[in-house]
Amino acid sequence: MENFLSTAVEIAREAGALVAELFKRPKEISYKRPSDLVTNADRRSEALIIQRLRNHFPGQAIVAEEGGGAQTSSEYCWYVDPLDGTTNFAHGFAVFCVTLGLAYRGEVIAGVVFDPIRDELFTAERGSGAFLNGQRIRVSPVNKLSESLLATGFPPFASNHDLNIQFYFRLTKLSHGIRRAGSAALDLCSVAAGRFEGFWELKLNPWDKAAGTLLVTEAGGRVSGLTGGPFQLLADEVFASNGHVHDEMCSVFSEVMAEYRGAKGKGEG
Ligand code: 2AM
Ligand code: CA
Repeated sequence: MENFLSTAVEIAREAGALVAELFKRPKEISYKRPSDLVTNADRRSEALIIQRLRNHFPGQAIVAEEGGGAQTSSEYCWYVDPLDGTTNFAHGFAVFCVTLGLAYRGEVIAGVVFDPIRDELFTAERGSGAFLNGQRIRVSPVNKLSESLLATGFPPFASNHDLNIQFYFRLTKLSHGIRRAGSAALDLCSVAAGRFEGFWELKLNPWDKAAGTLLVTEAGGRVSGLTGGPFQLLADEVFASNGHVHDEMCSVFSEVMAEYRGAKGKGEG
């Protein structure tokens, strides 16, 4: 695996320290679109990460949220979110992270998610397990939806909020509840660490989920589409769980979707 992971860890720690420092200062917020925020921390963190990646791995492709990356002919591609949880960051709500995932021929082979506020460093390499601050982590053994704590997210401008609210409504009543903390990468790490039994989101970019989904599978969990089809890094939706409650949750998603579409078809939606 060369030194991909150790270099990614070094870079994520450096970028994490930068965003944690900027978190203490007045925020410089601008808008990509209404409700879609970006801060100077996103931009400065991304510039730092891209510079470091280019130094260490010249020629490898970089896809980064704020647009600073570049495609190349390389079979290696870094997916970079320099600040996942930007809305939280901008409001002073301390739930955000830096995340880098490395794909080889489209498959994620290494990932790091760093939460600088809690000093939690999540790492994984394909086939070698998932780790939190160097300690092996595993998904939770809970096997009933009724005993599960779940998480989801509602990114700005998704056209499917109404459907996700139906999932939220149904699953809230069937579980111990649903958290909506605002950082998809950290939510995925919470599944990997056994804190949440399941997490889903309908509209995510590859940089939000590259590292976190590898963490989940390396921790023994399962990642798929909402109704159990294969996980696709470049698709919008993701559903990750400890594996034990996966089928039960897929059934709920399928049922709710059928009812929602039926209601819309009758003009009630
Ligand atoms: P961000 O903080 O890096 O923007 C919240 O549910 C999750 O959705 C966060 O991980 C957030 O990442 C992501 N998100 C925010 N805006 C988005 C957008 N326009 N499209 C897709 N995902 C988005
Ligand atoms: Ca981001």
